[in-house]
Amino acid sequence: MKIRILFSALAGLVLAGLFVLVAPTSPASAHGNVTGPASRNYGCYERWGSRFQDPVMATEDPMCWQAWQANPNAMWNWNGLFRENVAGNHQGAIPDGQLCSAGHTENGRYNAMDAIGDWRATNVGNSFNVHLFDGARHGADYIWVYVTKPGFNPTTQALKWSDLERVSQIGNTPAAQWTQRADGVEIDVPVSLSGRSGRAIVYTIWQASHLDQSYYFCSDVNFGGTTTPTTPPPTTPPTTPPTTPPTTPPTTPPTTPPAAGACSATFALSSQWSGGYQAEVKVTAGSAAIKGWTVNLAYGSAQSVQQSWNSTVTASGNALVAKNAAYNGSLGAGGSTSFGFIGSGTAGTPTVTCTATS
Ligand SMILES: [Cu+2]
Repeated sequence: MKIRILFSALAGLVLAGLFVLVAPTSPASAHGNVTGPASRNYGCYERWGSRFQDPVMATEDPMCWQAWQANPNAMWNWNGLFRENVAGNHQGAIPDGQLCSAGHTENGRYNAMDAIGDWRATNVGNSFNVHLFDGARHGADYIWVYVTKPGFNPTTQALKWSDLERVSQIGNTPAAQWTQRADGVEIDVPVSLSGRSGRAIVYTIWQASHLDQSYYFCSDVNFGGTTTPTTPPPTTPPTTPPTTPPTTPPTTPPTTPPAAGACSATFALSSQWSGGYQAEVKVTAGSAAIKGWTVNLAYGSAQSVQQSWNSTVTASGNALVAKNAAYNGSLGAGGSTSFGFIGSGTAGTPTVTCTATS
């Protein structure tokens, strides 16, 4: 998990500028997804977050490629695919053909999830669990799991409500009843079918408990998929993080003896919810160019960070320490970059200091 966070931070920094433009605006930045069988955006984040610009994705995992090209924030914000105030009328809120983007929610951030094609599918048996991770500890009013009917072909057909049948559900389940993790809670919804084979979409609706907030996830599955020899081996390259490490920190700080440079940083709270918050920090070089930066966020109490992008953020007692990632350390005179993170607990107002190497 820590490794993945580091990778996503590295990968994300290319988009520093872009990300700033798309800072979340929703009142509660929501946090959760179906991580198994992985939903479309979570799967693309998990497989490619560490190297989302690697052109091999275009051939190895073309649906993820188109998704990353369309809007990388659909992956960075893998936990924000939801709508609010639907009042249980999911079918009224989400038109056919838009089920995987929750009806073009969040100004269309997730539209690429509706694209028709050969999404990477998870091999499952007729009995499997839908695994939901809830990083914000919302719990559930209910979780409904649907599967497309036999004969539906996700590689050629748009998903419609009439293609789905509900195959499992759980009712009101407060987060306290979920399996506790350091970074949230998780729960399995068991599904048991019979006679299924081949491709299908698992569609999960998670009605969170803190607000009228509904999440919608498309997970591609392949029933009995172990027997499909068409594309399984290609899965090996994506799982190889070895490619990324070379690009990691080793190159940055140690190379030059750090000389005192100047930089400043400003902290902005993007959103907060019960148990966590999201923040953005802008780093600006002084009147001279710098080669690296470290931002110290000092709080009045112990901190912990769940996730970060465009920087490696670690907790150190009452402070969070953010170091530039491999390639947003260098800033020209007056130049700036930004990074973000998701912290646990209540958002405070930190005292921010920036130190630079030049
Ligand atoms: Cu939330």
